[in-house]
Amino acid sequence: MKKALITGITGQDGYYLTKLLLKKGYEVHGIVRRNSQNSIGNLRYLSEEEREQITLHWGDITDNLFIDNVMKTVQPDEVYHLAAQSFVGFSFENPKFTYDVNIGGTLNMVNAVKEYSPSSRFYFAATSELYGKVQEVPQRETTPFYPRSPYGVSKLAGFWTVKNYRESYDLFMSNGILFNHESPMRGPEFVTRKITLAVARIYYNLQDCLELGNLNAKRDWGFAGDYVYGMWKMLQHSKPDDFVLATNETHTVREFAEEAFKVVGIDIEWEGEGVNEIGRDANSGKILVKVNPKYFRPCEVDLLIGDYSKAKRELGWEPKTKFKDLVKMMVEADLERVANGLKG
Ligand code: NAP
Ligand code: G4F
Repeated sequence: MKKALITGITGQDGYYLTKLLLKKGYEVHGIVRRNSQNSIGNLRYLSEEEREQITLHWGDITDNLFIDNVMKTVQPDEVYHLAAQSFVGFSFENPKFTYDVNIGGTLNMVNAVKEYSPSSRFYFAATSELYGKVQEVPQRETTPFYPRSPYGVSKLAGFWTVKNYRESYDLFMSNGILFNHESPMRGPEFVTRKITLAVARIYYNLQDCLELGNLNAKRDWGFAGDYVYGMWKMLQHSKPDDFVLATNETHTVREFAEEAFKVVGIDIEWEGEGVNEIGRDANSGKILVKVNPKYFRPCEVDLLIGDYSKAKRELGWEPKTKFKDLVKMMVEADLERVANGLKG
């Protein structure tokens, strides 16, 4: 039985990856930070049977003694390093914390592999945020990087740390340059989930209006369930390497919101510009979307669209879920959650 160690197991990707690896018969170990509620994040949505099969190790990736110990004890065949301060907006307010977790934590992970489990195959969650102010459209593995946030800079350091350990010590370490991927397990602070949750709450008259920042930002949004399969494929490959996973489609935040309201039968009509732009229910005229500058970022990534042809060619990976189906899946999940909440 293969053993996998997942950092960030309580997050969105941790949830889908755990399900995938259990289905494939892996022994799954996960690192979880202690909190006062003993909360296990998205793992609460696993079945009891699935939860019972996971071994949790309680600690923080910034603690190298703890990480060394876990690596020595578990001796995993595969390590999926997903843990990070992953919210770009928050990284502008807390750059030091973001660097400590994303750079320091990643260094602790690769070093523990080198010292205590050098035959482990290692996956690092790099990101399309490395491309930031894009130097080429679409973005591929060879596109020059230009990060635009403390988060992007921290992940760039992680990317090069992984590549440097791979080349210096002959370790199997791969970078997944993943474009935005979403799901009903997405944190509610990210724009897609913020929108789908608001649509559900507006539908049930629990909220009047949705406030957003930059409606013009374009993202290449895929489904997290498809992307964790790509992570796994990277570690089954004949050699360690860096791969883009994306859909090769891009949509504005405005389009995502429009599509989400459509799922509950509401057509949005836009009027005005910039901070004065609003979205009205085309039927009732009610204002449902407003712009609030507090959600603008000091530096924005305007356009992301990825070219995943290398992953397709070398790993046989392709995204399966289309944009409209992703939006529908997320709105329907939030409608159900909100309705269940109303029932008590
Ligand atoms: P997420 O939902 O925010 O999950 C992040 C995970 O990291 C959580 O389990 C969190 O634990 C854990 N974590 C944070 N700081 C930690 C620390 N100091 N010690 C131990 N655990 C810590 O992120 P995601 O969307 O699943 O993304 C997974 C990874 O892929 C992240 O590294 C992210 O930066 C990267 N990425 C994501 C996307 C995307 O679109 N989703 C795209 C490219 C790259 P708590 O539950 O305790 O907070
Ligand atoms: O949903 P977001 O916060 O995701 P962002 O910044 O693209 O980062 C996500 O994807 C990265 C991959 O490219 C990951 F590495 C990272 O960990 C994370 O998962 O924002 C998307 C866009 C931005 O342009 C933002 O300015 O939506 C815009 N936006 C507009 N209004 C908003 C809002 N973002 C948020 N979070 N909240 C708003 O109200």
